[in-house]
Amino acid sequence: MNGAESLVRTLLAHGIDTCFANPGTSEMHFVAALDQVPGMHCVLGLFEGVVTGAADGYARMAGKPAATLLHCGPGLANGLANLHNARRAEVPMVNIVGDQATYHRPLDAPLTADTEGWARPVSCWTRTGSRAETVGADAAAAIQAAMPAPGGISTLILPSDVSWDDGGVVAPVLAVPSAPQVAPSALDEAAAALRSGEPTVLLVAGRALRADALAIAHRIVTATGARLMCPTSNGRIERGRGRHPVERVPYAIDQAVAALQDVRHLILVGAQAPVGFFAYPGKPGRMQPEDAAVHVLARPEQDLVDALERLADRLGAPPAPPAPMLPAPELPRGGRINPDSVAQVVAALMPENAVVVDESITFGRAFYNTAMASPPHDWLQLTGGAIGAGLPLATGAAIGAPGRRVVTLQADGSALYTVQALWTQAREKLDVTTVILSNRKYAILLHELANVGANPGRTALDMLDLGNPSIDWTHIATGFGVEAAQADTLERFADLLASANRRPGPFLIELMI
Ligand SMILES: Cc1ncc(C[n+]2csc(CCOP(=O)(O)OP(=O)(O)O)c2C)c(N)n1
Ligand SMILES: [Mg+2]
Repeated sequence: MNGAESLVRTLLAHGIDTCFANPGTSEMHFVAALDQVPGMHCVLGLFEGVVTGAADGYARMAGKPAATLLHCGPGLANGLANLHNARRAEVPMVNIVGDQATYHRPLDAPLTADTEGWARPVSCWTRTGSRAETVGADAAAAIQAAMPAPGGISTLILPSDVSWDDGGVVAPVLAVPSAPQVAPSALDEAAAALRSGEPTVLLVAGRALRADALAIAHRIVTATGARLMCPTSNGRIERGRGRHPVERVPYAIDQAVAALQDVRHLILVGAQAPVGFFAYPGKPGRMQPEDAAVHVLARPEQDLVDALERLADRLGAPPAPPAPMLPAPELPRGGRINPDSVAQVVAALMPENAVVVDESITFGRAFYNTAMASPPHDWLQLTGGAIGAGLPLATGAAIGAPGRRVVTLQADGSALYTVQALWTQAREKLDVTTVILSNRKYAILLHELANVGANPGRTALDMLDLGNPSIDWTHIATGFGVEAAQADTLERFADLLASANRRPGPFLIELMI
């Protein structure tokens, strides 16, 4: 058995059976091993940002890592922005980066690069394999590092001789430690804050945004009068009609500061204390008042659900009241295209058990609240602010959650970073509805010019305009094999969305806004 085959067999033995790939010469033995060993679903991405973003979306839904296959330092570097987003989403992932043979590296061939150096800032574990005999064990160690809560990115660099040499050994499965419980002192401190009678926010993130955990969080806030919130951007929230809602800290800095202005205690459950996305002249960096007390109930790597449960019990909180049964959103009849009316259409036509990918940037601010009353669904967001995540995330989520419709609410400028993901959606016949919010500009940056107090001229405004020439989304989509249509009225949008959500395979709607 060569090293590559031992690596594939070790991945499979650990339950990693999906590999998002963009291979090159140094990965040819790994690619060949995929034929020798049945069981690995290989998904080709036509740019590494698609590969890494899809592995992120997959892990968010499947709850386990995918492998990626990337080519040398530059291939990894092409995938870095979505690895940054994946790191912020706290997902597990195992990157395999093929590289120069060990004895060829000193010759400094063109693709030779500091691959480890590029991997480290986004990885919780980085190693370069040195021998075929040990690469199976390297893979097992990589998986063991990626798996503990909340999840991390491991990067195993695979020199081509390590891959093709004989002597590979499949490594036994390594144990993964379960998330540690929080200390009683953390429960005492949080309980004291909640009993103080002073305005308190319980800020939950990560695993605490699943429906079971949110129900426990509601026990706590209902018993104590505290307010339940979550960060602005989250990897995955389980929500919808019949589930307990959670309010997000607003994105806009003035609104975020206003939302938290009376807070005396902020209790963190797997979350960081909220900060502005950027600094703005004369505005604070932290969103809660400077003199508010911050209490850490649980760090991200701890058992968040157990912490909430023990806190609720310690407070003697009764069972959570049932989630409010909001009336189903109604499909608007007619009307103009605006953020509220489009949100209403999306909410009214949300398929049962959908997965929503939200990279809607400016136009989508009403989506989250309006869809609270939609049938139960998951909400996946851009977590690291590096735009170009939406189409890859949707691609991976569809593979990680088969049988569920993915609805991507996608701003146009952001879509263009990783637009090749549409081809993978077509090739894999994924059930994804993409709504392109086509305003033909970088609208958010027009607001930001004003926010930072800049004084734009023609050149500055041209940098934010995508209208010259205008981008034809139905041609782009059909060129990649995804059927598409344009909507310039609300009725047409509703008709297209309803039929797209019912049909198998991908469909793209260009919504003219
Ligand atoms: C990787 C990366 N590059 C650039 C930016 C800066 N940036 C933030 S938003 C944005 C434009 C977003 O435009 P679009 O997706 O069309 O959304 P809209 O503002 O029109 O709603 C840019 C370029 C970023 N956040 N991440
Ligand atoms: Mg735009």
